[in-house]
Amino acid sequence: MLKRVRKTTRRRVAAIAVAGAMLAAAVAATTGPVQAAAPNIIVNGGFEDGLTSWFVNNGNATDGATLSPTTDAYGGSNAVLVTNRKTTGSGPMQDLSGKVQAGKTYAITARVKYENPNSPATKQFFATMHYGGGTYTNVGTVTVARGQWGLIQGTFTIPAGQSVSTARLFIETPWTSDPASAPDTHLMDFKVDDVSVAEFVPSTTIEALGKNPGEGNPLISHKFGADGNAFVHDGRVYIYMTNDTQEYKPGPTGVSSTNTYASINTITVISSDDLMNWVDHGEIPVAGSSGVARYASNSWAPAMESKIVDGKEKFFLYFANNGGGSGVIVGDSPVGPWHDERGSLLITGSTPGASNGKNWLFDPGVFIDDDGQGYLVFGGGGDDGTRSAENTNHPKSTRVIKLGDDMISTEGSAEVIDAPLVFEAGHLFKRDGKYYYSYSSNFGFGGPIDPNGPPTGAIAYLMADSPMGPWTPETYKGIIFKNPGTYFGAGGNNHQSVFQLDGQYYFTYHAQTLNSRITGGATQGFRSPHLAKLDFNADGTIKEVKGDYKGVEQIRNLDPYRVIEAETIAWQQGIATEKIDGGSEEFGAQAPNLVVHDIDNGDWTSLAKVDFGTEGATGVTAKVRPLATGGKIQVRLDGRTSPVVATIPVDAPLGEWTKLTAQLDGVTGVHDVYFTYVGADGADLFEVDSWSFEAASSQGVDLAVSASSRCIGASTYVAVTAVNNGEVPATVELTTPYGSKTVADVAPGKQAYQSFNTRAGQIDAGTVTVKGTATIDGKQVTSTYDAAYAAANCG
Ligand SMILES: [Ca+2]
Ligand SMILES: [Ca+2]
Ligand SMILES: [Ca+2]
Repeated sequence: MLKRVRKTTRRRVAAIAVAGAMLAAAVAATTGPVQAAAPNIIVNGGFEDGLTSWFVNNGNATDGATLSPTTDAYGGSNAVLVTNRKTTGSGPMQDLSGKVQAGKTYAITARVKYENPNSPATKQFFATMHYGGGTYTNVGTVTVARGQWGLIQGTFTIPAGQSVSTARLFIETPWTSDPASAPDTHLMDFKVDDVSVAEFVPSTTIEALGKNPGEGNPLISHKFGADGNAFVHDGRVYIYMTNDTQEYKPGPTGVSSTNTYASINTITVISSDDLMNWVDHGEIPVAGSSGVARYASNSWAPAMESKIVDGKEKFFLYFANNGGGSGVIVGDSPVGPWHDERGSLLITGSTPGASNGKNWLFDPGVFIDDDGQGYLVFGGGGDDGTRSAENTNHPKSTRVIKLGDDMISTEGSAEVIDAPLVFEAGHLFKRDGKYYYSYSSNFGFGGPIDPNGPPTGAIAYLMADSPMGPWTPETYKGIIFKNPGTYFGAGGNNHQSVFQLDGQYYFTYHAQTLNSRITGGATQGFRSPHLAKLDFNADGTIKEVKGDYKGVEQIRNLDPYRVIEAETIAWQQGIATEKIDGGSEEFGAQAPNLVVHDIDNGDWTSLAKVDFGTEGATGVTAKVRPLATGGKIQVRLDGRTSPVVATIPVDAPLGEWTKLTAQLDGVTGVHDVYFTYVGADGADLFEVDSWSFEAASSQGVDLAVSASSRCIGASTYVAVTAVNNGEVPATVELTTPYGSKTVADVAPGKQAYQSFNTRAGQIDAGTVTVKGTATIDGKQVTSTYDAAYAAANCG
């Protein structure tokens, strides 16, 4: 339902000029903080109000110090300086009684600096809670170099049952019984700034900017996705990925424990037809008790192919059940629904030829030849413990096997692939009659690494004349991609696939780039999908691919005049996605539908290269579910701080899905479109399901409006004519300063007319307004026109 009346206008030409002037003015709007963090409990944590709310720790009678303001601040203009310290606990304190609760978890941060040249080169500081009596708990710490601001960080849970009636927080140095014996070491002056204590609510929402506007890699930045396998269907590439986000358990700074892959039992799917705007199709529940294949416990490293079986196209999604085997589920489309047609793993230790007792039976790679015959490559590992050169360079741990016509069974025996230094990630594809087996090389089993083979942790490949090879060491052709660490700092494993779209070959790989951007450098094994062009030499060998953030060019513009799922994103910051019940308006009733959620003030999403055409767009519609009052969606062009060209007030009833529309004047041509979200700080504002734009050319009630003033006797009249040039009947409302008239059901080609008696002999020039309302394509549409009339004197 349309809650806001859409307004079109024939004043579009003038409006274009206005929009242009706004762009030229380049008003620098600012985006607010993206953090969804709870409010800071500390009052005057930045000491910008001097010493307000701070005092010296007085927990023991011997404690004592002097607090004074200093302009040597970490943030803002002021900080606090602590001098004349009597004990190690003598530092700035704030009363938190009534503000913190037992059983809750809090995150603490504070900046601290000491400068005494006679003090040690580094010094540890603590943030400490004093709950009362003798109960002191260190809740955050840092070891900082002399003369530099350090960051005290920590999370702490106040024990259930702990009295917090006298809870206080203070900053101190480590306790020692006789600090006065070495005052430069234990009682040095120090400065504190930017103290924050906020309730810590665990969230996997990624707050960092993970994909820079204009860049293509990583493909998505609101979640992770590893081992990407590309599958092209109907001009759209789908990428199936190991859902690393299941292992992501970030603390308050986004740093998670290390990805062990152990809990991963879903597969993440994204798709695009332009290689820059990626639709999040959510996660396929593959393994585990709520998965499609309940017999499996994990779903890593997927691979996808489709085939017509018994007259029906089916979609076969292969997955690794950790290292022990591989399975397959069957879909009705690239995004499901999904079925278990086999009831057991496809590749196990009892698959003929599959196991040598040492190798892993994972990383399935599927390929269907031109004759319809399917093949599966799989396997990896293969450490026999000998640390030998032979075992390191030729573990013979991967295999290729024919698939049955049903694609969920195997035929015959698996054949060994003897790929130099092979470790995992086998992938089979064909180009110009040649077959390519690509794989990830090993990091070493302890034997010397053969310099004639690939380097460690790289994507290498073999070429042969048949899918079954034979894949001997002689078919080794070199590497496609060095280890991601070569390009992105963070290395680790890799996994690749090759696909063709619009005649160009592309290469998928993964890298820990989003992980690195979240933490400021460190990685914990969370991988993100990347794309690169793949080019070949005349002899069919592959030109080495270089990793980068730029990625690939967007191959077509985005058509805005249709439903666009809001989970279609080029770049974003601060949002997450969530699957909701019901199908997708864009991809069909059987396809999953997601919404953009966790929208806070300052969060934003965007669409790259939206082509509004020469006629332009007259409106933008968002399907939204308001969760707080007062939220707004701002629409901007070509940058998230560019001028706002439309604002959609999200003012519908809370909790209900509603379509809201705002007028958009004069947006023509190709633009990146940014949706910036505005509302109260700290509030979960709303969710967005989809966007659509209304084209000027195809929508609106098409009226030709004219007005004139004339004399009848000594009276002045204003006559208004509105011709319905549209293809459906319209209700036309004529409004003048001298009265209004509504004419219902004005047929196409007919007109509404009224001459209004002004009851005056003389009138000034003025304007009439004509509103046309019609039902177009099942939607009620209203268009408004102005027409001017001249002054008249009939007296
Ligand atoms: Ca400050
Ligand atoms: Ca958010
Ligand atoms: Ca949606």
